[in-house]
Amino acid sequence: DKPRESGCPMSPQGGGEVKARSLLGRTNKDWWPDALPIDMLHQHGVSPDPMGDEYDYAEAFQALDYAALKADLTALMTDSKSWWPADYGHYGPFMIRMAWHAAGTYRVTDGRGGSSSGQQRFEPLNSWPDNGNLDKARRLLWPLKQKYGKNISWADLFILAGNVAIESMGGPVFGFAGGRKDVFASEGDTFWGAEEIWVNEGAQTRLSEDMPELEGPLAAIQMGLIYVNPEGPGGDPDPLGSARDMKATFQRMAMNSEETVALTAGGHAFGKSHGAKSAPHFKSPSSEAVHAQGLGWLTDSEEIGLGHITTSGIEGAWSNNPTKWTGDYLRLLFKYDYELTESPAGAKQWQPVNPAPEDMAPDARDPNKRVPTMMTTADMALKMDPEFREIALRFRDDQSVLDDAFARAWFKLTHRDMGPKIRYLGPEVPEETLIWQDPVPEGVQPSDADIAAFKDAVLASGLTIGQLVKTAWASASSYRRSDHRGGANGARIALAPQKDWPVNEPEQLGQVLAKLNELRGDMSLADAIVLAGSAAVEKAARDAGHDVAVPFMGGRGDATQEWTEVESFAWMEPQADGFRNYLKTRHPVKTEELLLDKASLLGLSAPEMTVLVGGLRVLGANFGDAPEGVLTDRKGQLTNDFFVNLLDNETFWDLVDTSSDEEFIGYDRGGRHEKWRATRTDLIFGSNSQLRATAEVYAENGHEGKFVRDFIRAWVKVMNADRFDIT
Ligand code: HEB
Repeated sequence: DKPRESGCPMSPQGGGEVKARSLLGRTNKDWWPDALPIDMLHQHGVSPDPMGDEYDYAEAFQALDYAALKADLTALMTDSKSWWPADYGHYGPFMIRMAWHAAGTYRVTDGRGGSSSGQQRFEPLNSWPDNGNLDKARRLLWPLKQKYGKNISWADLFILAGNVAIESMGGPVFGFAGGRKDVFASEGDTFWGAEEIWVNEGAQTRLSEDMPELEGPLAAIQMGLIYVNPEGPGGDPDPLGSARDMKATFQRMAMNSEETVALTAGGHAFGKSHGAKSAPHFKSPSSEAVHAQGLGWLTDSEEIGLGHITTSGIEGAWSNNPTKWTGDYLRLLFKYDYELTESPAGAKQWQPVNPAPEDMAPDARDPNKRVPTMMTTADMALKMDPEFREIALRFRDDQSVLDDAFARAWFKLTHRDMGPKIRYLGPEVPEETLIWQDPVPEGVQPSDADIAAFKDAVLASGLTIGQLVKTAWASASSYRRSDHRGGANGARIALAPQKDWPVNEPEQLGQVLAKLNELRGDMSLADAIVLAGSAAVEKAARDAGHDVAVPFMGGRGDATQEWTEVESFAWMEPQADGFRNYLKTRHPVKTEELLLDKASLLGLSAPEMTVLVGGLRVLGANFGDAPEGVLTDRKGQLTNDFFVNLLDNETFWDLVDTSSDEEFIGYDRGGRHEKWRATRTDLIFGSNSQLRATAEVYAENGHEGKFVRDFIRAWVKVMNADRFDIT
């Protein structure tokens, strides 16, 4: 089915030719080459976080006077400031747009984006054209951020401000959870696209007839957009094309059509678009002069006072009641015919034909003046696309159905990247468990006697070291720190879709799991998988002469198929796993970049990645037990042979054949006697200077024990990556 095909984080563009590109595409350095290179201060493990290690955000949030903050936020909504007056005297709509754009960068493909670390404060997001003027929304919040300080993160404040805005205009809210810890620098691990110009400069659209699928992990239609172009595909006012774009982009955020309609119809119940005049000379915050103090898109104050603001370029409100939660948006959409017009800024938009005076909107600055409402091409999609239309009419005809659908979809939108419910904080966490939270029942820590007995039984079961290690790795390494999904807890490796992923070698996996089920007694399968892998690592170390223990923390639970959202897990299928030397298909990025990406999602450092790859190879964890990278003649023992043999000057490497640069043979320097096989993912540890420096450490005499200890530490880190209950 569709998501599985495109679930690949770096998938080739559907149908079209595969264009080579780098892992991160266009980065901040490319966009703003003159930016102050603050990174230079954060070498050698120095952190840019001024809060330091002692700061525990969860603890600080628990001490927040939550009710007082909410009361202050409510008051802020109608406390209009002359430097950026509130439209209709209410900042609510503006705050909702800010929260939506903070959360709306999330994509289910790689779990990156989203609101969970406050990235809207930093490049590139703070300067994306689609985030125009949201710098002012964040500044309006600053006095409250300052007042509540360490007790509320920016990331939480963005979302809470959105919730309070909805509530203060009478809208339905499902709940709020805190727990989003701020970071203090731009996250450098997210591919936002490779285009070299922004949407407003004519960046190519990423969907068309020849390109039926969005590239790789991306969830927006053009560079610099959160989702779709409001004027229609590439600016073409085509509502059906816009519907196609909306479906594709919202699906990347794990939203179905019903949620998409609820969010759009609900969101555009509020506020207005800003397109008072054309604004070709705007500079984003990152390009502005130092005295602009981090604000961009500057308009002079007189114009601001008159309400002559340009943001998207589209002008007008959707509803006749733009600061109240009503059904007017859908009522007007279906009551009137809409005709194509242009805003004063020259944007294409739709306006109702012959609106009744009571269906006109108030002027943003003068409540006694009435102005026409409007719809964007994306709004028109809700009326013109047959599937959207059916849903929208259902919502129009029963407000309570829209209330519930909007509240739930908004909660999902704003909390989806927080991971399991156990990470939620605060007095407004909803009781109800939702399937997209990937719920796992609580487990119990097995007794020491049960642990010991199980380990003995597993090692005597006839299952190989490789099988046990591979199964534990397959289970735990499904974790990604981007949205805290996956991991060993829940044992979803035994459920669809994970049990059927080719990378997991379904047939063999089935046999291993059957055996573990037979031996585990009362222990959860999730614990049994990890414990079996750890027992195998211990044995492999022992056989190599190292008597070491692999720390085990039990207490995992087993999830059920019923509480597993198969479609949203399908996106998580690894298209490559360098740790298992697995590559499903060639990608537009180099295979070693896919290893780096996986390591990044696991939260590993370069030394951790290095020691894990070297260890997993000699333990026999390769996909299909392939020989590549198994640079040892004592497979199954935890030795540093991978590094020793990789760095051996007496070996030279060559392509297996010139048709591909993925596979290599290691020859004796003397003749052409084949010694080893390897992939790019193996050879990168000898080729890249930085990885080579780390590989050297593990190949050095006297570091055999260090190698084993470091491997075990990194192994345990991966096994416990999702244990929010113990960390
Ligand atoms: Fe929205 C606004 C588009 C979705 C909410 N938006 C807006 C605008 C535009 C848009 C263009 C204007 C801006 C300016 O200022 O100028 N959207 C759009 C699109 C989409 C959307 C295309 C996809 C389909 N929204 C949405 C959602 C939400 C929203 C989902 C939520 C939920 N918005 C919003 C608001 C606003 C807007 C609230 C208003 C703001 C103010 O008022 O300021």
